[in-house]
Amino acid sequence: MGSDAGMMTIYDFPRGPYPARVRIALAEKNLLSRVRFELVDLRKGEHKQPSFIATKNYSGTLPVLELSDGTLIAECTAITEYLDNLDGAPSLTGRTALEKGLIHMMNKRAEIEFLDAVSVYFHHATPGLGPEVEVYQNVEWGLRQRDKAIRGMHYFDGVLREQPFVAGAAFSMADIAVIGGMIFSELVKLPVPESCGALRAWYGRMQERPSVQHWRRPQG
Ligand code: GTS
Repeated sequence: MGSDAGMMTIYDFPRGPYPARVRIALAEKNLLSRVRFELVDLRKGEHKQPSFIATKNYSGTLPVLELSDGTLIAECTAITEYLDNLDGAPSLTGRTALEKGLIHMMNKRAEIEFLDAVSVYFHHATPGLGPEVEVYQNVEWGLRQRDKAIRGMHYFDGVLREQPFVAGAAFSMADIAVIGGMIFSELVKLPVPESCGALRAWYGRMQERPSVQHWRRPQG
């Protein structure tokens, strides 16, 4: 199982915040020439079709990485972990035990406290992907998650007042997860509070990274 040679396929939706995480990781690792992208149209609910769920990702989410031997890896964190270790020189997921522990903690926290919360808000308390796809909505739950996401922004603002990057002194996949949260917040027009100066300044610095600039460019 699992080859590290050959062309890889990423099933994604180009402008999606979670797919953005993997696209940024690919650019950081200089791996964009090793992948081809296959569009799965979220607005048409293609990710919820039984065939996609049966053959690509049980969870019915994007992105999914398919290796040249057909091995499938879903979940942004797992995909990033795989990509980061392909060259034997991990730069996004930590090298030492301490780095790995801190990066994974902050990455998970970025998901739970911010990115996933914005996503639930989008799917439950806004029109989301439209009535055909959003078959169950719970507005109260969505609004609670919106408030949780705003608390998450304040939390990460506090973190970034103390250190230059989300997991410490160096850029990591935890920064990419918070970038995902910021991208999703922009999409759903959930502004970062004015008082979150450190988070805003950090995001400004993130825009200067070639990987983020590459993602910002129009793409297919
Ligand atoms: N835990 C998953 C991961 O980290 O990969 C979450 C992935 C996820 O929610 N992806 C979004 C999705 O499939 C893609 S996007 O909204 O960012 O474009 N959403 C569709 C849905 O119905 O949940």
